[in-house]
Amino acid sequence: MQPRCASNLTEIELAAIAAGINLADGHARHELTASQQKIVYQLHDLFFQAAEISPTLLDRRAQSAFLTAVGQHTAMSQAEVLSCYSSSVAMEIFARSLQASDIRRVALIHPTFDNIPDILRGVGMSLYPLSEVCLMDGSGFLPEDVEALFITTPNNPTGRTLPADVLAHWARVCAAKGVILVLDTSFRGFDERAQYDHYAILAREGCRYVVMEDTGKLWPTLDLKIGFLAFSRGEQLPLHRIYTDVLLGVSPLVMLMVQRFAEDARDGGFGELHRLIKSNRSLLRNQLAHIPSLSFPDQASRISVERLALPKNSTGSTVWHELRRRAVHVLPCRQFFWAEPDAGEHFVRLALSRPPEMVETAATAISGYVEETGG
Ligand code: EGV
Repeated sequence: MQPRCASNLTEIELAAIAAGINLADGHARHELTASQQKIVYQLHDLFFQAAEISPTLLDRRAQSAFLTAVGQHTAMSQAEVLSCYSSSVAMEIFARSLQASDIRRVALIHPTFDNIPDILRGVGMSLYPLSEVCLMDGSGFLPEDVEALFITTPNNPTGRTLPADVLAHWARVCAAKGVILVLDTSFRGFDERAQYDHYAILAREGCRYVVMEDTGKLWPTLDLKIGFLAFSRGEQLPLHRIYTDVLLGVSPLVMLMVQRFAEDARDGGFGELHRLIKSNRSLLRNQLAHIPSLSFPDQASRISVERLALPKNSTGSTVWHELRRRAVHVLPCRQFFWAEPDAGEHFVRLALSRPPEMVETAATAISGYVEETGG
């Protein structure tokens, strides 16, 4: 009997937080850099500063610092930006605004992290899967009558990224058909190839757009983070109205902290982050290189998670279950393949935003298990 997990990916991630070696969730759990530590030591002062400065000003400064640090230089002039507690809160606000506008048909990248289809289905959307490969190379076709096209770029868990010319292509298609182009760019801080100015392209092509930006995966700030909901000026979706149904604003202290982390990222912090992820990725790949039945399908990925393709005789659900018995937590990939779960059984996902020793321990457990089972 094959174990098969019925829960969503976040429930699996939650179980991993409780104990053991946690390579399950994509949140940042590595060490603070020296300059990040300095910011954390200043939190006490930042609290009092945040109380003095106008929240509107803090909001604008944090948005501007973050968006320019990830290359989105025209975002502040082209788009409206609303700050949320997390990108999933931004996602929920966006989904509810589709629903309020009587939009029901959404084309969505496949595979992708399961809370995206779950939130969209939760507000009554009908979803049409579009394969990541066809979206990223621009060869796909939008199903008739689709009202929104949703792309995660870089995609989770594969790290595949939409090139600038293909973004322009989809923006033109959407503009011609009156379709809203929606991007989740939560992982873009890891990959400079995803840091060309998306807003300049979206504005030039003249499509309606909504973008979810996120600081949540980048810095080990104990989940103090911001999700930015950005959209074309004058957008008809009732995003402001639904935003205020949910919140008044986020904490000025978090805004100020995000501004400082974003400035640090711009001034070399991203370089350090990229080196850590690159080195953990090499460590993991090297530790498992001697097992021919294991492979890493996402060779070009630079994001903070890595997919591992499993031997033919095993499944992601089994490997997840067996590693968990050895106190090592990974993510089975079944639920990423939201329209075709069995296709996800070839893989597990490992988080790289961890101390290197943790990645090494997990790699040892994986190779031990695979060799034991003759994979
Ligand atoms: C990842 C956790 C939510 C999500 C983790 C994630 N789930 N928000 N329901 O933040 O890749 O592990 O995206």
